[in-house]
Formats: sequence, structure tokens, C-alpha cells
Amino acid sequence: MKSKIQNPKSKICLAIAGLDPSGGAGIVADIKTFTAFGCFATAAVTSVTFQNTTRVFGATHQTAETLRGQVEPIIEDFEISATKTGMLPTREIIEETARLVKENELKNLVVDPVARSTSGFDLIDDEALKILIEKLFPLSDIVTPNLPEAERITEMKIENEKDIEKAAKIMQNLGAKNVLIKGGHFQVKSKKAKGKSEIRLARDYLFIGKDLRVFEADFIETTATHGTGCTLASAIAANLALGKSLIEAVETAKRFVTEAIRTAPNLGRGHSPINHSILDFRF
Ligand code: PXL
Repeated sequence: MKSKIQNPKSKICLAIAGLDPSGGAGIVADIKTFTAFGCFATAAVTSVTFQNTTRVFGATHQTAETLRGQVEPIIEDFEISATKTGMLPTREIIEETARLVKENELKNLVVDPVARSTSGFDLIDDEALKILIEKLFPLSDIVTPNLPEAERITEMKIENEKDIEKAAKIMQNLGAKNVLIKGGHFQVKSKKAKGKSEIRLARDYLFIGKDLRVFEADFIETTATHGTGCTLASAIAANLALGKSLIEAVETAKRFVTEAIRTAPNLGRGHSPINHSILDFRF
């Protein structure tokens, strides 16, 4: 029998997430992002959504059995260096995902608590979101809500940076060790602008245990934001798989997403997907 030489540098990432057949979000975005960082991409579908850049028309969800059926053969055969979860629409899917993570001791788990599509469609109901918090937050290495998701999870209004800290504490009390709150939905004015033309910034807030790290990037005025959350979470997972620290992984992922927004292909009539295939991206 021929022996197989495995490249020790090829890290394998797994996405457990929904399918957006229009290619901007969900596992297609995850696969492209893992690949952009030189990782080998694997993916299990939790739900088949029907959508394009303008709206989500519906979805059919997988069952616990069909999710396990997809994940187990991958895990049996490959060593998974990082896992990212995205759209987990039902209690059944969430509980099975938690069981798979525990049974197989999946490491570097990035939980993106997907609640709503960019086009405004609810991708999880309130009851399932509670189960997601209870079952997956304690297993995660990082949870990556955007502001609307953080508000829904914490049941509080977030209007300023103090609120962000409060929300992060609540999420840590709910079991998340580390929380990245993506502040892109409110834009901070840069002091550097000194009253002249305002520079707006997209700030992300990373709470590692008790410490806070703030990441800043220029806020890009654009509607090309479809799939930014999925892309950021899978970029973090890819960088954790590559052995980076959490801070480095988030920093690199944020630069990648900013560049992907800046070079978005502006496709479709709604929110364009971003550019996951940045060939000259420097890690
Ligand atoms: O960006 C959130 C998201 C996650 N997963 C799937 C999606 C979307 C948004 O449309 O379709 C499958």
C-alpha cells in the first residue's frame, strides 16, 4: 500500500453552519475564508437557506441525525484544528452540536451566535437562542456577537461603550470565557479628525477574561456587508488553527474582513457579498 505523506502545515478547519447558496454567508463564506488562510476546509450543513443578496426566502433545517451523519465521518478521518459554528437554527441542532463538540473534544471552538441575516431575516428563535447560550457558550473559546446579537442575548439596549462592557460581563456570566463584540453597527468618531471631516471607525471589543482589547479599523460606508460576521468568525478559527493566540487571531481576522469589505465585488441588487479571495493578503 502506498504510504501517505501529510503536510504537517495543512491545518483542517470545520464549519458547522447554514448554507447560503448565493455564496456570501454561511458555509460557503467559511470555506472560502479557511482556504484564504491556507487551511483545509470541511463543512457540515445545519440548514439549507433560500436567499440572495436582497433577502432570505426561507430555510429547511437539518436534523440531529443528519448533522451527526455529516460530522462523524469527518472527525473520524481528520484531525480538526479549529471549529466554527454559525447558523444553528433549532434546539435539536444546537444540542447535537454541543454533544459532538464534547464527545470529540473539539478544540479552538469559535461560536458565532447568528441571530439575523444582514437582510433582516431571523435565523433562530428565542427559545433556541437560550439553548445556544446554555449549551455552547461554556464550550467555546470565543463568542462573536454583533451589537444586535449582543442585545438579544443580554436582553439589554447597548448605546455606548459602558453598555458594551456590561453586555460582555453578562455573556461571561452566561459561560463565555472570551467575547468579541463587533461594534460595526455603531460608529465611533475618531479624535484624530479634530472637528474637521470626521473619520468614522469600526471598533471591535475583545474581552479576554477580565481584560479588554479594542480593535479599530476605518468604517467603510458600503452596503457590501453580506456575510461579514461569518467571515470574521471563520477567519478567527483559521488563525487559531494555525497556532496564533486569540488576540493575534482576532487582529488578523479583522484586517482580513476590512480588506474583504474594501474590495467587495459589488454583486447583486442587495447587500453584496464581500471578497473572500484576497490573494495577496498578508497574515
Ligand atoms: O450572516 C449571518 C448568516 C449566517 N448563516 C447563514 C446566513 C446568514 C445570513 O444571511 O444565510 C446561512
